[in-house]
Amino acid sequence: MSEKKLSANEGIKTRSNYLRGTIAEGLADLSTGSLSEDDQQLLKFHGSYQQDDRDLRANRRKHRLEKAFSFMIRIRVPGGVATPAQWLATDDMAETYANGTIKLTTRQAFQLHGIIKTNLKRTVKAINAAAMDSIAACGDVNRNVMCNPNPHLSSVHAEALKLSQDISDHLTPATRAYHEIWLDGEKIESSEEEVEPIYGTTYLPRKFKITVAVPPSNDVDIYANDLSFIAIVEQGKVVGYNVAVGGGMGMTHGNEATFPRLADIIGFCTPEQAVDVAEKVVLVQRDYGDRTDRKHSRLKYTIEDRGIAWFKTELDKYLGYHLAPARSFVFEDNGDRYGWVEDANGNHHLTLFIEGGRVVDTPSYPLRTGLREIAKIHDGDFRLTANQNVIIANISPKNRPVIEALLERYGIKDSHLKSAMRLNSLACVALPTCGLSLAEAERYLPTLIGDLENALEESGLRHDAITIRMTGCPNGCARPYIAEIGFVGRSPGKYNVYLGGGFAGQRLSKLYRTDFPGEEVPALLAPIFKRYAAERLEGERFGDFAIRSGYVAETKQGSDFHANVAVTA
Ligand code: SRM
Ligand code: SF4
Repeated sequence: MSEKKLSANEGIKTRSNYLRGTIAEGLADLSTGSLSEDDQQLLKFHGSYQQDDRDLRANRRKHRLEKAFSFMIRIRVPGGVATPAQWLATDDMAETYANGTIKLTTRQAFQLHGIIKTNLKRTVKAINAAAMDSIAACGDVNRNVMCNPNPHLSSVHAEALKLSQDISDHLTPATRAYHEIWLDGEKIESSEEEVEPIYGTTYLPRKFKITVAVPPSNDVDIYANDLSFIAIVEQGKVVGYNVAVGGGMGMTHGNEATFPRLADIIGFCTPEQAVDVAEKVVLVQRDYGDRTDRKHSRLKYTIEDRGIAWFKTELDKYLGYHLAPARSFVFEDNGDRYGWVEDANGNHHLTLFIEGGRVVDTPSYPLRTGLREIAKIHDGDFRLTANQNVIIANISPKNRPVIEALLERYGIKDSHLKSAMRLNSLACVALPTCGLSLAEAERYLPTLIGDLENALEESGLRHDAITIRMTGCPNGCARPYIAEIGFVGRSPGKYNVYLGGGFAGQRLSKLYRTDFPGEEVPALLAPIFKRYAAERLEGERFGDFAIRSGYVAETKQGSDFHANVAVTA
């Protein structure tokens, strides 16, 4: 069999001297706002992407100007827990170095956009000063580890959170490059051998994503991740975790060899084994993942090509023991529970709806200011959710009235008094910062939902939760292929429309319309809403109804995602 050529990124990693490349030199070069192509790839491992403002592209081209380059930084928040001081620091960075907004991501992290090259190092220093980091927020390594953020389930949640943070620590790259480049850390003497014990010199073939879930909530969307741990709880204690592997969303339009895939549940491990299991799953993927084709290099393809039985056998070899049989559990949904909750210890928690995860001030809705004022007096913490929302968590009874007054003053109190569809919506960043977007998402979905709300209202469905997600391209950053209604950008104003995803994120959807104009979506969906309202079975979810009523065929696994697609525009 002829050896396939390694992808270009493998060479970049190998030559990079553990992710240093020439980033430091590039930052010092003031003749351009950008970095070299290779350094742009390496920069991702440090948590940053070079971007340009796509709204300004045409104009700058007309005036023969360099693109309006700037950088996005992703700040890791393992398990989504941030202190009020960290919230304030992020808010401050957003104002001082970025575009005045904070983006809460679909992986419980903070993102800042619009940082110019000369401010990049200052921003990383400010992140570090707030006891956070951005290393491994992006790149071919394990990313921000997610965890169910519901603090009212405190003892169980605390165990799950600790696991997510332990895994995050264990899988953080060991390279000193991050400290050297950004924090003026001491340079390693050339005689000193630097080692990257888990990743080696070429790191992983591709990004790697881990979650810890606490049933019945699947808010971290375990089926869309490379590896997940599902807490099995008995008598209020986590007795162990089911292990799920091989999920992922990204695909490419027109390339049927790429597809979203649901993770398979392969067994059960004890809490003591979980970090080891995480490491060994990573090692199997490090050693067997495809390093020749980056569109085929995620764990989902390793498993799809070689089979789940092969994967389990190989994992056993790395572990030196077998996983126990998976235990039973039930997921009810993958959304957030909004509003106030009081836990057994008398602490209060408030989940706010943050549309598109964008914390920004507008004249009519000073959300960022309001949250900043709350952070100044909050004595608990903030929990970022995988649905781009935030929980103001662990509020002491004495502080609740103060926080309520601030919520009232800044108009945030009723953030969650919206249609159930809006509360179950997700949109990726897309334009103007994302270099890969083909259509709008975050800036458009709120309007589209507004139009759909009229149809929902007419059918009496305003309070019926239906999951709806939009992305500007098929990479799937808002996990659209497991929503009951999904929109995936094809070109400006046009989307592929998917139906039939599972309400708990447990089933992939199926293509219903291709290249469909956004403005025609309400007319497309209104009759389906009407039939759903009239004909649904007791407790039947919209995605299930779409399949039972024949709008789309059922997709069982990624391998049949592209099969039986019936309708085109
Ligand atoms: Fe993503 C690339 C934004 C979650 C799959 N994602 C990107 C980039 C960095 C574009 C790029 O490569 O140039 C986007 C930056 C946009 C911007 O301007 O900020 C981007 N992804 C996001 C975020 C911010 C979306 C959001 O609105 O919240 C999420 C950040 C998560 C985080 O904090 O780490 C985000 N991305 C996801 C998810 C969801 C998840 O992880 O649960 C997925 C699908 C799950 C998966 O990985 O399979 C996802 N992003 C991708 C892919 C496709 C990967 C693939 O296997 O094909 C890309 C493109 C790539 O890697 O080549 C991508
Ligand atoms: Fe960008 Fe596509 Fe991800 Fe949206 S789904 S943020 S358009 S890469």
